[in-house]
Amino acid sequence: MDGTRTSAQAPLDRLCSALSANLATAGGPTSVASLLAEYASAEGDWRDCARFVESAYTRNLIYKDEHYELLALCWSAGQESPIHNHMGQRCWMGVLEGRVEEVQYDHPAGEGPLVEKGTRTFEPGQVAFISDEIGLHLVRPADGRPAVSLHLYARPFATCRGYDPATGAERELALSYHSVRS
Ligand code: CSS
Ligand code: FE2
Repeated sequence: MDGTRTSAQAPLDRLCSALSANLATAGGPTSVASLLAEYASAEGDWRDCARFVESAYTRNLIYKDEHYELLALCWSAGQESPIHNHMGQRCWMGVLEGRVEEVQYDHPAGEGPLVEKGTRTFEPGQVAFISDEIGLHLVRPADGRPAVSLHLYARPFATCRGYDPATGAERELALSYHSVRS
């Protein structure tokens, strides 16, 4: 050794830097989905951010700036999100561990019961995308097993709308963090 110090960046920090560069410009050269897929299929340092609790799925903040926020969501078997929208923002979801199910819904004309559009299941390393133009959805772990997913919201939002499928009634949902990466 010659005495120089090399400080390798953690994979999660490298991902956040690449995402920041991508999302700070309108349409950077590298797609957000491929950055998330590359990370999700190769890296494991997200485990430091993963926390499960019995009462509900947890939202663990990894990084946030004015352009986007990145979270690790931990889903115990049997937990699920409410049916929700994404406040006009874009949402990417990469699977880190386990399999994750998404059920999509339409709310025709913005009133009355929701219409279920279908269910998709995502494997580790796969990335899903949703926006309000595509529909509403709920997310849950598949196979009666826990799962962890990486969520990117561009831009960040602190509340969203929750929907009752039978009536279409809406309510505001506050989105809090169970933990914040230091
Ligand atoms: N929007 C939900 C997860 S499904 S995309 C949340 O952030 O809690
Ligand atoms: Fe969502």
